[in-house]
Amino acid sequence: MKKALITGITGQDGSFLAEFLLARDYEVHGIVRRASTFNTDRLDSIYADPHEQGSSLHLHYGDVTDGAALRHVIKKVQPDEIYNLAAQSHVRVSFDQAEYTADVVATGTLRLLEALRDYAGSAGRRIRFYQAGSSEMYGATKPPQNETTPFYPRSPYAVSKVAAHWYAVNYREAYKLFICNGILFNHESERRGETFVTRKITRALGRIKLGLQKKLFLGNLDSRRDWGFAGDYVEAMWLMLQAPEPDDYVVSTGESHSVREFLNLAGEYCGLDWTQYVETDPRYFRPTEVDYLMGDSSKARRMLDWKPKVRFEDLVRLMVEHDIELAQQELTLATAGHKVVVRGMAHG
Ligand code: NAP
Ligand code: G4F
Repeated sequence: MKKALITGITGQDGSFLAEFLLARDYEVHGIVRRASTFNTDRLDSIYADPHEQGSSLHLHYGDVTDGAALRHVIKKVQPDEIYNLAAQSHVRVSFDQAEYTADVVATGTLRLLEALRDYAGSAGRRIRFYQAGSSEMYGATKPPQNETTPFYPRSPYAVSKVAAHWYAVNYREAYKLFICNGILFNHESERRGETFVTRKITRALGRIKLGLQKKLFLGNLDSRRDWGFAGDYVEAMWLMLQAPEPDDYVVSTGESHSVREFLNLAGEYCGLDWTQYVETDPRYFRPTEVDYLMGDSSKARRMLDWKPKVRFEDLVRLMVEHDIELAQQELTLATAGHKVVVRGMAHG
């Protein structure tokens, strides 16, 4: 039985990856931050109480800002594969929390690589390491972007991801470690955080349709993103670590759409004219924007035999349908006298 250790297991990708690996008979270990409330909602379908015998999912407290804790967990778990997904992953927020973002995203990766380096030396076998890189690293460079496209990061988040990318390349070359950088373009799902634009839109339109919300405040509607489905993208992460040699890969659909186009389609599936409800709020503009991302993932398709299965239209539909159902549940609660709080409007 192979063992995998995932940082960021409670996030969107971490939860899909954990399910994917459990279905392949891995023993899955995840690092979870201590919070004052439970932060494991996305793991509900695979979580088992630690008192129950036989569960293949194990959670450990830790934080990528705490190098000693990372070393302890790695020593205890003795993983075959490590997936570094932990991040302050919100681009707009990274302008407000630049130092913290760098500490988690850039130095956090360095801490984990240092822990890997020490552990790999003592383990006597090749541990495989995945680094969650981002298309944000391309920033201002023209599409289509592939593995040879120069980086031109446009936010503290993106600069930190570039640093993490090069730390990973350097540790691969300097210490002959098996490290892959996945350069993933935007990927979404019904588990996407509610302050990212796609989920913010589907969540709000679901509520507006059922009369639970009146307005949706957004920023720049003209930027274009290459949006895929998170479930497809975690397969690419795993495939990278099964390859004979470590390398870096772009993962994308090759299609790009504007935020406005996303709104058009989501509005159509909801039966709503979104222009009646959407207003611009400059607080959601970024000091420097990334205008146009569209990935060329031909290397991953050729070398890993990977391709995305869920198309843009199906992605929007699955998110809309999920969020109408969620709004329906909220309406039921509201009708029974419970307060429904719309949190999404003040952040991200
Ligand atoms: P996400 O939903 O925001 O999840 C981020 C995860 O990192 C959460 O589990 C979070 O824990 C954890 N985390 C944050 N700070 C941490 C810290 N200091 N120590 C340990 N864990 C910490 O992000 P995602 O969409 O799943 O993305 C996964 C990774 O891929 C991230 O590195 C992201 O930057 C990168 N990426 C994402 C996309 C995308 O489109 N989704 C594209 C390219 C790259 P809490 O649950 O406690 O907050
Ligand atoms: O959904 P977003 O916040 O995602 P963004 O900035 O592209 O970053 C995501 O994808 C990256 C991969 O390229 C990841 F690395 C990163 O961790 C994250 O997952 O914004 C998408 C676009 C932007 O151009 C933004 O300006 O939507 C625009 N937008 C317009 N109104 C908005 C809003 N974004 C957010 N979050 N909220 C708005 O109200």
